[in-house]
Amino acid sequence: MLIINFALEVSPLGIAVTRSSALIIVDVQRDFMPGGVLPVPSGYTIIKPINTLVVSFKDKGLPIILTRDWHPTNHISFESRGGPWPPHCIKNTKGAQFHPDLEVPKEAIIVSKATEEDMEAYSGFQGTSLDAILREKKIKRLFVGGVAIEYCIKATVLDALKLGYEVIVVKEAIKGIDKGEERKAEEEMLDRGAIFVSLGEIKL
Ligand code: VGL
Ligand code: ZN
Repeated sequence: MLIINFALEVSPLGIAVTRSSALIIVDVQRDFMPGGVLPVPSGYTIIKPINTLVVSFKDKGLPIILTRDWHPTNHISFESRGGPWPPHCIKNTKGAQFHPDLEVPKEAIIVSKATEEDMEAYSGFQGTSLDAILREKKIKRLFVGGVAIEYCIKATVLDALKLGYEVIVVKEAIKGIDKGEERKAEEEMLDRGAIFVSLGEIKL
């Protein structure tokens, strides 16, 4: 079988934020940051680079999507129901709030996911109108940051690639829980066509 990889190359000049680009920031919520119930180690290091991206997209008038894990109290992913996680990101609680240092402009579009009791959804596209929102805005290229690399970032990126978006993952703007799992997830995203760039390579 001939396998053709359609991944974009990053030119030596960097990668452009085109007029059909959107920013997708995944689950930068209190419960996933140090002090929360499911903390990503040193998670706060991603907030400054993410804020740089948010301000730039805002200044350009480009869409900024913030996804959030938004569970009911008896969500299927919780240990009480045989799931892998302690209760976290329960809708309308402090733990589900965006981290207080995250820039949340009034123009930002908030996408809540995993809101159904009996359904887990790591991807921001699963059970949400994210694809419809992006299509309506004629978005082709997604810049992605947030947590956690091996769960919600991976699922969101793989879905976006399947749906035909160009996906640019910003290295300083993502963090994972486990180094080994993180590396595997990055390989998988790369193999499916995601592009990994550092903030400095983006022409903001
Ligand atoms: C996530 C574990 C459980 C994530 C969500 O946002 O990566 N991880 N729920
Ligand atoms: Zn969750």
